[in-house]
Amino acid sequence: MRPSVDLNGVGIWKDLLSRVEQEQIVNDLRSVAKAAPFQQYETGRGHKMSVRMTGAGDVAWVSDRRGYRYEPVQKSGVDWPKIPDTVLNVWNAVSGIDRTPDSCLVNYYGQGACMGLHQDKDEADLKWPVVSISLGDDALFRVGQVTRGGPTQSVWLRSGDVAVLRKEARLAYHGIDRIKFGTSSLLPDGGRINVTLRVAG
Ligand code: MD6
Ligand code: FE
Repeated sequence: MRPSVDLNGVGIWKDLLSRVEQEQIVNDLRSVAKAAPFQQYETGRGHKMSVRMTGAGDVAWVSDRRGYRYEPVQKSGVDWPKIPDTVLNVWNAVSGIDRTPDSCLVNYYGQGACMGLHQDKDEADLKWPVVSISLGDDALFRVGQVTRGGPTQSVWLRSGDVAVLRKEARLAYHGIDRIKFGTSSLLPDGGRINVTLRVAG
C-alpha cells in the first residue's frame, strides 16, 4: 500500500480510515482524555499554544517553561494511559516497520487553533517514522524542507487521512495554518483531533 499524495516527501494516505474506524478511534480517545485530561501547554518562551494536548503510551510529549520533552508520567504524577489498539492498527498499516510506537500525542484544535511550522526532533532516534491521523474538521497542512525557509507545499487534510514523516522527510518542517471549523460531523462539538504515533524513547 502506498500513499496517494506526496508533499515534499511526506506521504499522505487520503481517506485511509472509514467513518466507522474514525468513530471507534474517537471513542477510544475519549477514554484516553478521561485518564489524561487535555492541557494547554506553554512554550519555553511562555506563550500558550492554541492547540490542547494529551497523550498515551510509555512516554508522552509535554511543554512548559522548562522546554519540550517526553515525560513518563503526567504532571499529576499519574502514568499516561495505554495507546488504544485502534490507533496502533493504523501504525501497523502504514509505518512499514515492525517496532511498536511507545508514544501517542493527541492534539485538539478548536476554533482558531493552528500550529506553526516545526520539526519533530525530540525523539531519541530519528530513524523511526512518525505517523499522524486526522479526525474531524479539515485542516490546511503545510510541509517545507528539512531546513527552515525553503519552499512549502500545502494540502487540506480531511477526517480519515493519515500522513507519514519518514526517511528524507522525517525532519521536514510542517505545520497547520488553519482549520475550517465545522466542516466535519465526526466530533459533536466540532474541531479537529490529530493523533501522532512515534518511537520516542
Ligand atoms: C497536525 N501534525 O496535523 C500536526 N507531526 O495537527 C504534526 O505536527 C505532525 O502531521 C509529525 C508527523 C506528522 C504530523
Ligand atoms: Fe509535528
